[in-house]
Amino acid sequence: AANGARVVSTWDFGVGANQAAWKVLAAGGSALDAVEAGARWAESDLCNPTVGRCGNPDRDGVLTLDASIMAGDGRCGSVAALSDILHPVSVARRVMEQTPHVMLVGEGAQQFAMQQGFERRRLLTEDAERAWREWLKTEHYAPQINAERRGRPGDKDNHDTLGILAIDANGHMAGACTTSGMAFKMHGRVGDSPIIGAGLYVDNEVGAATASGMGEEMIRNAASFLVVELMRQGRPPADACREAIERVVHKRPEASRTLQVCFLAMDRKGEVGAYALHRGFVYAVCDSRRQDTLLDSRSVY
Ligand code: SD4
Repeated sequence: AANGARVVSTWDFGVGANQAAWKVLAAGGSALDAVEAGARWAESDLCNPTVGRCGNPDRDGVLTLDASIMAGDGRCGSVAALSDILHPVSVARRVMEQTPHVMLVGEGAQQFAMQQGFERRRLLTEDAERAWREWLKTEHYAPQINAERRGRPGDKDNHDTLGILAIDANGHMAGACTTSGMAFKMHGRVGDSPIIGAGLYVDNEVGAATASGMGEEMIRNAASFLVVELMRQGRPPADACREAIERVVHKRPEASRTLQVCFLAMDRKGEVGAYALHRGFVYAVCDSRRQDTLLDSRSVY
């Protein structure tokens, strides 16, 4: 049933997300259900400081989550700065399916989630609260490339945003993105992940792209949309990702030395490509032949 189906995800925890998504695809399910399942896995089954329930809070000590979901026919939904709800990606899907809107933020998003039957519960962990109290000692906002992974290869406790893209046996595509955003961001800060075209874009006629890293750069460059549009012009996925990285560098050459930006793309034929600004970006690919393949992205530096 899963002939031609494939799912790809950002970072090494993408392997687990892919497996959750693959269960759906292997049973003949849709790409949309698959990416939601993969993102839900990352939001709950995994404890890491950049996604979901174990995420680090903002500088006021509040954990706020961003997520989006998009189908290849242009349907999409997202939530930003959502607190105390375990599965932002599923709330994003409800925004897509149950409202006339695309994006809900903050209190309104939380109210909507509760109306839809999502349980409100405090998510901030003791570890995340401790990390925040530690941060308060210096109040120095300097996001690390690859979220402290540098110099700690194989460290399974530090990850980044989950971006997941899938194509199902019917050739339909979908994508999702979920994150707690940059640790110790300003209260109210929204990253690229819930912004359609910045952190995620999917078009059945071309392909799909998602991003991880410093969200401000993705927003500035409408970057995931850019990657898809470059593929529309005939560029292979990895090439399109590289060009998007080059745009980021071109606009902010100095800042590009210390910030990380990563793109992952898949075209409608299932060809996968990635590119990052700095070394260390890995992505996971899963299909009927490969269940837990982790690949190193190429990078500028
Ligand atoms: C953001 N892009 O909120 C996300 C964070 C991230 O690796 O991906 N970190 O800007």
